[in-house]
Amino acid sequence: MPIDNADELRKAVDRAVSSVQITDVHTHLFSPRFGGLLLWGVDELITYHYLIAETHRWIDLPVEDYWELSTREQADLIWRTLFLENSPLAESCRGVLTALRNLGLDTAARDLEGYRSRFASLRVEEYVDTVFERSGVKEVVMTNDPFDDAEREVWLQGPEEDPRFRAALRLDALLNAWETGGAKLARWGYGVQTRLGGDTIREVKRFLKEWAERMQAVYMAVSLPPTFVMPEDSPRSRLIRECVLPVCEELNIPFAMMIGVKKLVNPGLRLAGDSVGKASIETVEHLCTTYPGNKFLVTMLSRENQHELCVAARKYRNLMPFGCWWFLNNPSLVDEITRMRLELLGLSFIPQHSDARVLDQLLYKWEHSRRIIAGALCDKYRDLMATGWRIEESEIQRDVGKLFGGNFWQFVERKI
Ligand code: HDL
Ligand code: ZN
Repeated sequence: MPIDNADELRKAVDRAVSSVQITDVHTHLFSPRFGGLLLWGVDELITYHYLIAETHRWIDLPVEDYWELSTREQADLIWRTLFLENSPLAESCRGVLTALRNLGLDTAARDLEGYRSRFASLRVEEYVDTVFERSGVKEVVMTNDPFDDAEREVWLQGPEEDPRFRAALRLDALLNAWETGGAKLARWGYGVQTRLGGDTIREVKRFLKEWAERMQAVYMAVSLPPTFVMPEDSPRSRLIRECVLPVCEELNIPFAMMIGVKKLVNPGLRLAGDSVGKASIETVEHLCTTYPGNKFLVTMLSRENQHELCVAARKYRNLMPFGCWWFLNNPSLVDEITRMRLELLGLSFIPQHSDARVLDQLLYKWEHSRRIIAGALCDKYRDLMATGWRIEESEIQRDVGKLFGGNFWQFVERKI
C-alpha cells in the first residue's frame, strides 16, 4: 500500500531506520580475542580522547601531569569538569550519557561510582553481545595495523573467527612513515630498501597480499594529511601507485583514503592532539581518473571538502564517499552533509560510520546518527511525495538497507 500522508511517512521511515541492522564500515574496535586492545566500560567511555581535549580547555593541570593519572583518576577529573562543573552539552559528553541510559543506568543520579559497579560485574564476551544487540549493529570493520606489535601477535595465531568483526588493513605506518615502516618490513624478512630500489616494490606487494589474505581484509586504508597530493615524487606516492593500488585491484578490494588530518598539532594531547585541514579534491579526481580499475572509499575531514567530494562522486562510479568523520560527527554537520549527499547523489553513498574506539560507543553513536539521517530522509521523501510520486514502505526499507550496509558490500564486491 502506498504511503498516504506525512504522519504515515514519518512512522515508516522511523521503523526502517530504527530496525535496520547496520554494517559499521570504520571503527577502532576489536573482537575479545585481542584482549586489552578492545576498550570498553564507563572509564574508557569518559576518557575517550574527544573528552580529554575538551577537559583541557578548562583545567590548569599540565598535560604531562594529566598523563601520570590512572584511567580512573582521569575519568574522575573529566567527569567533574565536563559533567558536574559544566553541563555536558558537547556531543562527546551527550554520547556517554546516551550509552549509559541505553544500558538502563540512571543518568539523573550522576552516580559515577554506581555506574562503575554495574560494569565491574560484566564479562566482555557477554557485553559484546549486549552492545551489538542493543545498538542494532550487525558487524563492524576494525582498523587493523600489522605494525602494532600486540595486534600482529594475535593475527599470527590465526584468522578472526567472529563474523561480527571484519578487518581492514591499515597502512599509515607503511605509507606515512616509510623509513620506520620499511625497516620493520626488512626485519620481518621482506627484501626492501629505504630508497625503494631492488626488489622493494615486489616485496611490499608481497607483504600487502599476505596481510590482506591473513586478515581477510575487506579494504585497505590510510589516513592522509591535508597536504596529500598525487602525483608526487615521494615514497608514499610510489608505494600507493606501484604497490597498494595494483594489489587492491588484483584482490578486487577498495582503497580507503581518509583525508585531511593534521597529526599532533598539539603533541602533548596525544590522540586528542590531531587537527583538520582542507585537502585537495583534485588528487581524489586524479586517482579515480587514472586508476579506473580501482575502487576508492573516501572520507574527508574538513567541512569545506564535503560539497566538492559529493560533486566528484557524481563523476566517478569508482568513488564511494563515506561517513561524517571525527570532527564532522556532530548532529548539525551530519544533518547538513547527509542532506547535501541525498540531493546530489540520491542513495548512492554511505552516510555514516561510528569510528568507535570504545565498544560502548556503538550504543550512542548509532542512536544519534540514525535519528539525524531519518530526519533528512523523511524530508526528502516528503519532497518526493509532493510531486505526486507514491512511495511504498517496502521501498523505504530497501533504500535504508542500502544506506546502512548494502551500498558498502555492493561496492566491496562489485568488479568496477
Ligand atoms: O585515523 C583515524 O582512523 C581517525 O578516526 C583517528 O583514529 C581519530 O583519532 C579518531 O578516533 N577519530 O574519531
Ligand atoms: Zn578512525
